[in-house]
Amino acid sequence: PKEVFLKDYKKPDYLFESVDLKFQLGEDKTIVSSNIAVYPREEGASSPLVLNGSDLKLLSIKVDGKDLKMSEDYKLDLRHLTLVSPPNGAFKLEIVTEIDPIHNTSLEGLYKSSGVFCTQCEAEGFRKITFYQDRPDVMAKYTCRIEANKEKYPVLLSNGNLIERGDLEDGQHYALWEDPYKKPSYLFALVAGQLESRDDSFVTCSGRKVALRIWTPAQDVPKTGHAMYSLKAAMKWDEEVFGLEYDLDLFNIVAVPDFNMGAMENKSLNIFNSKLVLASPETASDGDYASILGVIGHEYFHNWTGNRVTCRDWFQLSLKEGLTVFRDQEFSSDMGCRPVKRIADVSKLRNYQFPQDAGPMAHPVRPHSYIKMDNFYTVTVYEKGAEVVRMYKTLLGATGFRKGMDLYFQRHDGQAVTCEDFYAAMCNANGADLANFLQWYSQAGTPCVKVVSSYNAEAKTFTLKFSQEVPPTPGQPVKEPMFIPVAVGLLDSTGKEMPLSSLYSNGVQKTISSGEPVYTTVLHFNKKEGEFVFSNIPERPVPSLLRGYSAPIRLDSDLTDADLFFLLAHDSDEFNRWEAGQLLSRKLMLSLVSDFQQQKPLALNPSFVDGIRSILSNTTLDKEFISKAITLPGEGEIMDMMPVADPDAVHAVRIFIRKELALQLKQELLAAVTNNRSPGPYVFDHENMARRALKNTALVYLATLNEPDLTQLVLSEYKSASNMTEQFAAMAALAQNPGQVCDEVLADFYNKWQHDYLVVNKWFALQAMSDAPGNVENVRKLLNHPAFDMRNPNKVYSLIGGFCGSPVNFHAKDGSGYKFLGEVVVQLDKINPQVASRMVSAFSRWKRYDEDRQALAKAQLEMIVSANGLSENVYEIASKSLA
Ligand code: B3K
Ligand code: ZN
Repeated sequence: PKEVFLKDYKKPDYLFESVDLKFQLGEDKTIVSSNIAVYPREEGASSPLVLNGSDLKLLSIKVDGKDLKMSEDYKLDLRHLTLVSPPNGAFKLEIVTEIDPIHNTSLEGLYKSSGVFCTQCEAEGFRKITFYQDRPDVMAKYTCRIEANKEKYPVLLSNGNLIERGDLEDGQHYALWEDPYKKPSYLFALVAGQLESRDDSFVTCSGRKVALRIWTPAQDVPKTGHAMYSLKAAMKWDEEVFGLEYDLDLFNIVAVPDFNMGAMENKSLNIFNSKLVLASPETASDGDYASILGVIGHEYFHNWTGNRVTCRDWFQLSLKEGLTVFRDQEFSSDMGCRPVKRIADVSKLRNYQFPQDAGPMAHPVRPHSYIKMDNFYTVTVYEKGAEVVRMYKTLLGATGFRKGMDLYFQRHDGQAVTCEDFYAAMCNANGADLANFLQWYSQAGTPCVKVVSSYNAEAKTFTLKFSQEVPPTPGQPVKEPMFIPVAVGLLDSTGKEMPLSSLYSNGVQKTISSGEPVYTTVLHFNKKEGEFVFSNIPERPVPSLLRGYSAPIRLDSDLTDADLFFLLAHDSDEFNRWEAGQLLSRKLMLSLVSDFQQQKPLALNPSFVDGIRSILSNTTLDKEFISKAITLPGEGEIMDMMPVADPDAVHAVRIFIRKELALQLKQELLAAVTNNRSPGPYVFDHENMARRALKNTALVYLATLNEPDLTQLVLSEYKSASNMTEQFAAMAALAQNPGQVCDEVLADFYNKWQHDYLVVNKWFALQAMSDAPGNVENVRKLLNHPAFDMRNPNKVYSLIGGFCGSPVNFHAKDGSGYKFLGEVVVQLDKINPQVASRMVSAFSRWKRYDEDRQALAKAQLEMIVSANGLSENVYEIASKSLA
C-alpha cells in the first residue's frame, strides 16, 4: 500500500471550470457521463492529466469531441486514467463509465440503502463514481442530470437548485440540478428514491426565504420534527454569533439507514445516518436528541467552514472539522447548559482522544502521512482540533476570535486553504503574535504540565511554576515546547474569588486590572518552563487552574486533597468544580486498584462519601451537573493512568465504589429518584433533561445493590416510563444484575420495539456491553439474531463496537474477546472496509496490557494482517498497531 505525505503536496497542473454529470440509474447498472471543462493552471503546461478512478468500467472517453485511443492517448490502471498528452490550453473532456451501485456494500461512492440511491464521496469516494481529479483543491461548478424510473424513484435530488424536470419514455423521468457555487468533488451528492419530506422555511437575516426539507421514507416523517427544529436553530445561531447567512434558496436533508458515519455536509444536500435525524420521545433518548441537535448544527455550519472555504488537501482536514466541531460545541452550549456541555466534551477527549494520542495511531491534528484518509477522521483531528480552535478564542477573547473569523472568510471565500491560513487570519486580525502556537498542528501527544505553587506572606505574592513535557509518539521522538494558555483564578479561605491586579511573567510586570475587578486571567505558558507571580495577594490562596479546561493537556498540580475538596465545594468555575471531584475520584480509584491487586480489603474514604453526599443534596446546583459530578471517571481513563492496564482490577474497584456509595447514600439517591419523576409529557429542554439525568444516575446506583425492594422500584420505573430516556435507563439499571428479571425485561423491550431498528440497536448495545462473565457467547448468538445484519454499520457499531467497549469481556483473560473481534474484522472487511477498520482499532492499545493479553491480542492482529485480500483501511490500522 502507498503512503501519502503532506510534504509531497503539489498544486494540480490542471483545473476544472465546470462539470456536467448525467446519471442513468438502473437496477443492474448505472451509467455516468461526465463532461468537464479543463484548463491548465499555468499557460503552456502540457504534462499528463492523471484522473483517479476505482471500480469503474470505462465505456468511452473523448477530448474536444474526438474519441481517444487506449495506450496511445490514454493509459488505464486499477486506480488511474492518464491522458498522456492533453491539448495545450482549455479543452472538453467527456467520459462515460458504468458502475454497480447495487452491489456496493462499502457505502462509499454511489450505493443503495433500503431501496434509495445515495452517495458518500468524502474523502475519496467520488472516484468510485467517475474518473476525476478527486482532490479538494480542484473546485468546479457542477450540474447534475438524473434519470430514473419514475415509480421506483419519484424523488431525484442533487446539489444546488432544481432547474428542470420532466418525464421521459418508458416510465422514466429526469431532474436537472445546478449548483452555482464552486465545490470540490467530495461535496457532490445525489439521492433518488421513494421519500417524503417535512417542509418548513427559514427567513435569513437579509430577508431571503429558504425552503427547508427533510426527506425520509413516509412512515418516518413524523419523527423529523426535532431535526427541523435543530436546523432552524442552527441557521439562526450562525447568523447571530458569526454573521454567517445561508447562501441558497433550498436546503435538503436526507436520512438513510445505511451510513458509515454520522452525516455528510454535501452542498445544500446533507445526507444523514437516520440515527441522527429520527426522534420521538418514545423512541429516542435525551442523548439522541442532543446528538441530533449537535450534528444537524455541525453539518449546517460546514456550509461556511468546509464548503465555502474548504481544505487544500486532506492533511488539512482539521481546518474544517476541528473548527466545525468547535462551532457545534458552542451552539449546543448556547442552546443548553454551557458547563455541562464542556464537561461532556472534555470527558470525550480524555476517554477517547488521550488514549489515541498515547498509542500507535497517535498523529498530530494535521497528520504528516496516511495510507487511507478515511482512517484519519479521528478524535484527534475532530476533538483535539476543536480544542486548538478553542485556544485561539481563549487567547484572543470572543471579540478577537470573531475578528479572526471575519478576516478568514474575507480572505478565503471560494478557496481551498491550509491551517496556516487560519492561523494567519487569527493573528493578523488581532495584531497578535502567537509564536509557537502552530506546534499544536504538527506535534502529536498530550502535553504533560507540572505546576508547583508557593505563597510569600511577606511580599504578598503567589507564584506558579510550570514545566511541560510532550511525550514521544511514533515518528516524533523529540518534541518542542507548546503554547499553552492556562486560565487561572484564586480563591480565598472563605471560597471567594480574589481580584487579580497584576502579574509578573517572563521578566515583565503586567497589569491585569486597574478598574473593574478581574477574577480569571489567562497565562501564556509557551516555553519548557515558566514562572508567574501574582502580586497583592493578601493570604495564601487555593488556585483554580486551567479553568474551563483551557488547553488539552494533562495537568499535574500540587493541590492537596483538602484543596480539591475545597474547590469541589467553592470554585465559581463549574468545570473546575467537577474536575476537582474527578481528580479525587481518580486518586481514590488508583489507590483502591493497588489494594485490589495486593488482595487487601477495599475500604472507601469517608470524606469522599461526604463530598459526594454534599453534591447530591445541594439544591442550588444544576441537576445534570450533579449527575455528572457523582459519576466516576470511566474505566478506560483509569487504565490509561496505570503502568500496566488491569481491566479486572479497575472494573472490580469501580463496581465496589458504586455499590458502597449506593449503600451509604441510599436515602439521598432514593430522594433523587422520587423528586425527579416526570411532571408531564416529554420536553426537550435543559431543565427536563437535567432532571431525567439525575434520576437515571440515581437509579443506576441503587440497582447496583440488587436488593428486592430496589429492583421492584426500578422495574416499576421501567414499566411506567413514557419516554425512551427513562425506559432505557431503567432497563440498563436492571441489566447490571444478570438473572430472571433482567432476562424478562430484555425480552419485553424487544417485543415492544422490534419494529424500530434504531431502538433495537440500543437493545443490542446494552447486551453487548454487559460485564456478565463469558458474555462473548451471548454476543456470538446475537450475531445470528434475525434483527442483526453485518451490512448495516449502525448494527455493527451497537453490537460489536458495544462489546469492544466492555473492558472485562473484550479483554477476557482467555482471549475469547480478542478471538471474536479478530474473526469479525476479517469477515466485515470483505463487506465494508471503513467499518472494519473502525472495529480493528479496539486492538490498537494492546501493548498496555499484561504479557498474556499482549500475546493473545498480537496473535489476532497478525492473523488479520495476513488475511487474504485485506483492505488498505484495515491494513493501515492493524500494521501500525503491530509496529
Ligand atoms: N465530513 C463528514 C465525514 C466524512 C467521513 C469520511 N470517511 C462528516 C462531518 O464531519 O461532518
Ligand atoms: Zn464535520
